[in-house]
Amino acid sequence: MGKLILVSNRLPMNLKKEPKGYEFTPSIGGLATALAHYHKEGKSIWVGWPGITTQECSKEDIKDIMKGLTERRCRGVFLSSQDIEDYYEGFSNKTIWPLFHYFINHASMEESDWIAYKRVNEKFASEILKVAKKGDTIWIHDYHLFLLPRMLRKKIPELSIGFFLHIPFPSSEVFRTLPWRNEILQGIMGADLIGFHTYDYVLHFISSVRRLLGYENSLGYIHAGARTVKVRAFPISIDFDHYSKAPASKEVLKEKQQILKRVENRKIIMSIDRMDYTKGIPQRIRAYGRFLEKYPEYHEKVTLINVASPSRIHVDTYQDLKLEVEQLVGEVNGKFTRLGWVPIWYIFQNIPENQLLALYSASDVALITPLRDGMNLTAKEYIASRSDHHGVLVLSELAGAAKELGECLHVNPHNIEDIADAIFQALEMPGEKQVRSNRIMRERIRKYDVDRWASDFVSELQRIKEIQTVKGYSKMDKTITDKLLKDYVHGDRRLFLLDYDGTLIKFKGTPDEAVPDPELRSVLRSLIEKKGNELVIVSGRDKDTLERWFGDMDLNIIAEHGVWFKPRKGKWSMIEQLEDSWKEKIRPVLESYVIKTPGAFVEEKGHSLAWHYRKADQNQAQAQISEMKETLHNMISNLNVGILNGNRVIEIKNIGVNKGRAVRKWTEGRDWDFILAVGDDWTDEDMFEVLLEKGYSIRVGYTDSRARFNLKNVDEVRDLIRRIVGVEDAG
Ligand code: GDG
Repeated sequence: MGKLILVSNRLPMNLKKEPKGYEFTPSIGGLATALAHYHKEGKSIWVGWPGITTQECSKEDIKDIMKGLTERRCRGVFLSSQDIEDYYEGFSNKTIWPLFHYFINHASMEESDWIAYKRVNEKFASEILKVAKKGDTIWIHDYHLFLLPRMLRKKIPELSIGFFLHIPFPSSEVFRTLPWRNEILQGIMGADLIGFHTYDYVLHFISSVRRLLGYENSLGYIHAGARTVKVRAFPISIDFDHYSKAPASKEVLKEKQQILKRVENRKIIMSIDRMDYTKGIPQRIRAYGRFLEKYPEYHEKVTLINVASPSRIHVDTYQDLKLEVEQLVGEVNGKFTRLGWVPIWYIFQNIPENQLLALYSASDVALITPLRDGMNLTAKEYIASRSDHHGVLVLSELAGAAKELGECLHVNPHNIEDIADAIFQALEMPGEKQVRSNRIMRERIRKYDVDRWASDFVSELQRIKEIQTVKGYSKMDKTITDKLLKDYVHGDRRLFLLDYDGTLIKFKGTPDEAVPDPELRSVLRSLIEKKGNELVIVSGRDKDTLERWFGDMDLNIIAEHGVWFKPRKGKWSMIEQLEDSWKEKIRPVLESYVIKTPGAFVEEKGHSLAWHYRKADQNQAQAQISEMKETLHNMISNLNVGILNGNRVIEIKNIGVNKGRAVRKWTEGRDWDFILAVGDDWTDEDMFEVLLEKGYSIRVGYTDSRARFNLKNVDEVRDLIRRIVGVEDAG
C-alpha cells in the first residue's frame, strides 16, 4: 500500500499567533478526536484548512504555518475569507447541514454558495494532487467535500478513495429537493468505498443513487458504469481506553469532588452539546421544566448542568437559538428556583476536558436528546467513562448512536412528556439495572473502539481495491477485439451463443415490443451465411415468440432458459420433461404483488412464471421484492422449482433447467476453433460457467461476472457482430 492521505475540511488543530510564531493546539470535535489518535499512530498525511484565512496572515505567516504543519505531517489548504463565507458558512452549513438533518426550512439554496463550494473542492483536489500518487489511499471526510472523490478519480483513476459521511444521509425524498443533487451524488460516487454511521443512512444513499442516477445495486455494491462502489455502515466510536481510565486521574477526581460539593450532593443530570438547532436543546429544557412540574418530589433534589459550547455564532439562526435557549432556561429557573437551589446550571462555554470527564463521572443521568445526529459521541463517552457501571443514559432515538446503545433509555426528542417521564425513570432506576445495561454497552464500545473503526474502514478499502483488480471488469479494448477478430478469421468451426433481450436488443416497455428489427435480422443472417458458423439463440423467452421471430432463419434456438430446443431446420422438442402444476400455487402470489406494485406484471411461459418490474418505480419494486421472495421461498421448499433474478424480472422455474445445461450439448465433446457467448443477466452466468476459459464470453454491462470480458451495452454487441461479419468480407 502507498501512503494514506486523510482529508477533512479542518485540520485537527487551532492556530494562535504568538510573538515567537504560531502556536498549534489540538482541536475539539468528533472527527478531530476520532482521527487524531489514528494520525498520531500511523504514517499518514492530513490535508485540510488550517483555520485561518489568507486575509488574516501575511506571506511570511503562511510559510511559518506551512512549516509547523509539515512537522505535524499536515498540509494546509489556504482559503480566503470569501471562500469561508460562501463554501463553509454558506453551502456546507447553511445548505447541506440543515437539509441532511431534516431542517428543510433552514436550508438556503444560493447558487453563489454552490459555485464557491465547487471552487474550494477544486482547491482541495489540487493540494492533494501535489502529494498523491498511483497506489496511494485517500480517505475523505464529511459533507464539505462531496465533490472531491470524483475530482481526484478523474486525475488519477488508480487511486484508492474512501469517503465517510459523519452526518446523517437523509431520505431520498428530502435529498432530491437539493438543486445540485446529481452533481453531489456523482461526486461521492468517485470513491471506491462510501461509509456511513448506520445502515439506515446506507439505504437512503443507495435509494437516492438508484432514483437519481439509475445505478442498480446488489449486496451493498453499486454498479456505476465501469466501476463497482461499495457502500457500508461503519459506526464511528471513541478512544475507549482514554475515557475508561482518565476519570481515575487525580485532576479529574479533584474536579469531580468540586462539582459534588457545589451541587451539595444533589442528583446531577448532565448534557453537553454544541449550541446547534439539531441538538434539541430547547425541547430538552422544556422537558426538564415539565419533569419538575410533574414530579415535585424532585424539587431541590436534582440539578441539570447543561453545557452548550459556542458554535457558528455569526450565523443568524444560531444567534436566535441561543436567545431561545437562554429565555427558556430563565423561565424554568424563574419558576422553580428556591433559596439555595437553582434547577438549571447553564454554561455557554467550551469546558476543559478534565471538567467534562468529571461531569461524566459525577452525573446520575446523561440527557442526550438531539433531534437528529449522525452518531453522537458524547453518549458513547459517557458510558465508556463510567467504569463503575453506574449512571443512566437517556438518548434520542434519532441519534445514530441509538442503534448501538440499545440498552439505554430511548426517547423521541420531540415528545416533551416522553422525555420528562424518562428523566424520572432514569433517576429511579435501581443500581443493579444500571450496572446490567451499562456493562453490555461498555463492552460493545470497548470491542469496537475508534481504532477499530478506522482500521476497519481502511482495510475494507484495500479489500475493495483487491476485488476490483482481481475480479475487475475486463473491457473489450482494441487489443482484445483485434485478437478476437483474428481468432475468428483463423477458425473453421465457429460457435455463437447469443442471448436475446438486453444483448441483441434493448429493453422495451413490454416484452412483446422487443421485436427483432430489420438491421438485426440482416446482421444475424450475414453471420449464419458464413461457412463454419453455428448460431444458437439462448433465450429465456417462450418458444412460440422465438419461433415467430426467428423460425424462418437458419439458426438454432434454446427457449425458456433451456426447457425447449429447436435445431436448424428441425422441430421443437423438450430438453427436460417438466411438471408444471406448481404454477397454480405460485401465480396468485405473484398477482398479489402486481397489485401492490403499479407497473409490474406477470408473464406466463411454458414452464415458468415471470414477474416483470421494468415499468414499475424501481424503489417501490425493490421494497416488494424481498418480501415477495421471502413468501415464495416458504412456498417452494418442497416443489421442484427455484427463483431466478433476471434483469428487472424475477422468474420462478423448474430447478435444474438453466442455460448452462442447455449449451453443454454444444460445448462438450465438440471441437470448436472459435466460441463467442454473450449475455446480459444472471441467467447467462450459467452459460459462462460452462465455458470457463474457452472462447470469448462477454457480459453486457459492467458488473461482476464469470464472463471473461465486458461490453457496455447492446449497441456495442451489435457493433462487434457487425465487425465479425465485416472482417471476413474484408479479408
Ligand atoms: C459530527 C456529527 C458524529 C463538545 N463540547 C465540549 C467537548 N465536546 C466534545 C465531546 C465529543 C465531541 O466534542 C462532540 O461529538 P459529536 O459526536 O457530538 O460530534 P460533532 O462534532 O457534532 O460532529 C456527529 C461526529 O461527527 C463523529 O462522526 O457523532 O453526529 O454531527 O467528543 O466530548 N469537549 C470538551 N469541552 C466541551 O465543551 N472538552
